Amino acid sequence: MTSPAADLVIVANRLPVDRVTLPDGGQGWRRSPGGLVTALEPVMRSNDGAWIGWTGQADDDPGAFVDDGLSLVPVPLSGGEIEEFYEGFSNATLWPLYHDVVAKPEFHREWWEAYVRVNQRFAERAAEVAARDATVWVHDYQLQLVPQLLRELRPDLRIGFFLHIPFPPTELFGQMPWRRELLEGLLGADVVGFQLTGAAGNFVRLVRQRVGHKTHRDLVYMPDGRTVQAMAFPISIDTAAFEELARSDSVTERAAAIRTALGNPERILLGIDRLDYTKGINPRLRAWSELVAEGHFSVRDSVFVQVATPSRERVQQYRVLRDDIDRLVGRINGDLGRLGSPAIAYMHSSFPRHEMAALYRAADVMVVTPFRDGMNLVAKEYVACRYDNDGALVLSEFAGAANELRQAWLVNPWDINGMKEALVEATRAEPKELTRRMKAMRKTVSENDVAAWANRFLAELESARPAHNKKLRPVR
Ligand code: GDG
Repeated sequence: MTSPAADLVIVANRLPVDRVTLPDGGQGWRRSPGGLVTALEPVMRSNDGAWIGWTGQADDDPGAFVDDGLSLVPVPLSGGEIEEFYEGFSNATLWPLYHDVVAKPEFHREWWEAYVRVNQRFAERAAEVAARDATVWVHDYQLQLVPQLLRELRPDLRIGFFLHIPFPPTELFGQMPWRRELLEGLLGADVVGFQLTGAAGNFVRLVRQRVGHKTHRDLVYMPDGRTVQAMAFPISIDTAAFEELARSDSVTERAAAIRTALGNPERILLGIDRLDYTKGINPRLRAWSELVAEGHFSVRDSVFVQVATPSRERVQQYRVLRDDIDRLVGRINGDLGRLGSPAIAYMHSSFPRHEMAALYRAADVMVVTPFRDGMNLVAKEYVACRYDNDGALVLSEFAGAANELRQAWLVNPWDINGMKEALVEATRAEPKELTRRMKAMRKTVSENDVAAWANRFLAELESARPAHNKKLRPVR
């Protein structure tokens, strides 16, 4: 296997491609639509970049390959590792613990052992692929041990880490049996990035309390003389691309067709989420159903469209959630729906980006009510698509996005009455009020897009190790 010598290495759980079967029956790759790869593509191309990650299938080890000019380096996972490292420690231990223990985290020693083993494998691949003095950017909660493991193998590297999900307060993180190991894993990086300053603060406080290193503001002083910087880098979307898609004739036509298919209601409310217990789908639908039952809205002229994208279907808590939502939607529609006019139009499926944009265009009110969310890109995508400065956003104050999208109707998802009030206000707001709010939010989302986010992180990483001699080349 020939591995590239890359000056910039991205390490993430998943590669930015999915395996597909080609029309001739052969196997190929399709680029996954995520904003991360779009943001990083230009800087990867200017710096002989490589991306290290899992292909998404068990025991899949095709070796390093180039897809559309990007160097991709697969890390294989066995079926057992998918269960223990991915579904287990990542998604049934870390995910609930880091989201305020909204569900109960499970702690199993075998899962932890698999997590260490897989993180070691990712670190080894990164060590093989990175050129001398290269920059390595590690992503997310599945790979928190990689910075330290990689530094042990390659002290010459400049290493950054970004956590896409929240970082919990000290009281909750304290439950983790391997809390010190995780903190030490992250401290292998030169810059540890979070969505919010509060999360960076939680991290620094925990390092002081649990590891005992000296800290000052956002800096940690390591015994080996290094400093580690913990900072917030709120992630964003490819705003211009979303707006362009939203303005296209085909999306405009599709948005009109969606409205017609729903019976031309006066109001469409919309929720789009991965089917996840952190997203607060249940209280949002309850708030809506109470408003309909109390006569604030009629199913003849209003509908709530809820798209729940299938997610982590092999994890027990996600199966339970799916049954809960199925039952709730069935009961609400059974009680309140009329022939041809359900109270909730519910879809458990995923859609192409084009259809997402058409849904955002069709929706008068976008409802985003997570109990806890690192950022929430759906809220930003809705804003990017509302180029007429209309439409209302109802947003949980527990989504990272609420820090920036201050002009949304901010709600507490635990407070059903508060959510009901906000839904009524947002739905009945005067056009002038909608424009004032949407204009301000659109300014925020167009000034801080995902390219600005990536550039800020990489610039911070470069200046964090001034003694280091190799600089990333700017985008051509
Ligand atoms: C994690 C953090 C943080 C959803 N359904 C479909 C689809 N999507 C796309 C959305 C959006 C993305 O998936 C979801 O992003 P979110 O930010 O809302 O949530 P998570 O998946 O939980 O992401 C989160 C994020 O990482 C980035 O750092 O913001 O807090 O939890 O882009 O559009 N896309 C398509 N079809 C679907 O059916 N094409």
